[in-house]
Amino acid sequence: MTKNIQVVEKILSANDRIAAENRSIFDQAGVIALNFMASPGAGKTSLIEQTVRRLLPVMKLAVIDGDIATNFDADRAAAAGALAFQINTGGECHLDAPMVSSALKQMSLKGIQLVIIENVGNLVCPASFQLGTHKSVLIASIPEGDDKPYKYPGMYRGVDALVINKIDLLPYVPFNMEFFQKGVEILNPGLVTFRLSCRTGDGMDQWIEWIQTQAIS
Ligand SMILES: Nc1nc2c(ncn2[C@@H]2O[C@H](COP(=O)(O)OP(=O)(O)O)[C@@H](O)[C@H]2O)c(=O)[nH]1
Ligand SMILES: [Mg+2]
Repeated sequence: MTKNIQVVEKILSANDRIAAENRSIFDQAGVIALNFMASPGAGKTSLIEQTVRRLLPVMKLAVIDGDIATNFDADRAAAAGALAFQINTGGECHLDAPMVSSALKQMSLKGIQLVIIENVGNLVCPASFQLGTHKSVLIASIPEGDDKPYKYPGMYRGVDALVINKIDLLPYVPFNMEFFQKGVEILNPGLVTFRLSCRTGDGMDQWIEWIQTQAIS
């Protein structure tokens, strides 16, 4: 048991060292990097598409897409106008700092102001692995249910911003917003939160304003 814990600690500290190197690459390039985490299907790629399309006239974005298999998400980010890079994790349930490091070695950040990293869809493992990003954003969505902050506290505790996506589905799906927000507030008091719909565009302006402020700060 003790041995197991030591191994996990060693892996995480090696990861953190490379995450610090990634951070300094972002800083030297004058780039702000965000780590998007969510369960599968919450709308990470949809939010990336909408964000890239809306910010395209004012800034150039790069997207690093982590997926167990396929290039689908990187292709969607590229079609929206981002410089897109795909990492296939080969079965791993999260991105780690070495994976991001190898992507950074193969892409140029010249002219890029904002990098969005789409993590593998999972509410557990991605929370444990620093990537070197400046901020992490959790995308929750209405059909997932209002109990998720209570069931996945580690994820909700560690993030810098929360997007509640698919608010267009509120009339059709049971979701107690008060119960959900109460769970979030216990874990992460005062968390910056956006309620929006990637489908209808409702609430998107406030999100774009926030993300733009991150990129120029
Ligand atoms: N109704 C509704 N569907 C959405 C919204 N955002 C994304 N979706 C749908 O949810 C599904 C998963 O979206 P995707 O962006 O691929 O999620 P990801 O797996 O987290 O990257 C797709 O069918 C999207 O069209 C939204 O705001 N409202
Ligand atoms: Mg996706």
